[in-house]
Amino acid sequence: MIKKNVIKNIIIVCVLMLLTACSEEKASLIIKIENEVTEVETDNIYSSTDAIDFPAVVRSSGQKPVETEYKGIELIKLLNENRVEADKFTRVTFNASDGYRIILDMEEIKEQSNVYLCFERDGEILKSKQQGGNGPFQLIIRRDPFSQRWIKHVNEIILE
Ligand SMILES: Nc1nc2c(c(=O)[nH]1)N[C@H]1C(S)=C(S)[C@@H](COP(=O)(O)O)O[C@H]1N2
Ligand SMILES: [Mo]
Repeated sequence: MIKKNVIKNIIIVCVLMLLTACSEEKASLIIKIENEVTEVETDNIYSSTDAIDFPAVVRSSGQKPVETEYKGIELIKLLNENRVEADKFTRVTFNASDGYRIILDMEEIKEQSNVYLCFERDGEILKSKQQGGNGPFQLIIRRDPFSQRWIKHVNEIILE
């Protein structure tokens, strides 16, 4: 009888460990305006009708440039979708989970077909830093060919 219980407990512990290992941290993105924080629904990003595919050349350190296709939403459209009045702000700060930070002028964000929040590359959802990817979200500035400002792992957008 005791033995049966021990085996049962071991099985329960194993199942729990397996579940923890499999569960990934959910992709998250927030928009901050003064003290107001808006959580952007990841599913809304993935299923947005504003999302488009575009070609980009990826220059990763120590590697040859690679031609790829990214999928993302133009940032100004993402702001619109989340009822942010872009015209009220002049400066946008992008924070990444690894501490990287980029600040852009709203003027640059308003330039047509330039700044995109991306979530897919070559048909695959961007993986998180933990999983060895550039995602879950990566800001791509198409007119920045050297890609220093292609901020990986973006998780916070601050409008000022
Ligand atoms: N979050 C984050 N984004 C980042 C960086 C970084 O360190 N962290 N490095 C930048 C730089 S300097 C370059 S050249 C590109 C490509 O970086 P990689 O070569 O590490 O892929 O990402 C940019 N975006
Ligand atoms: Mo770089």
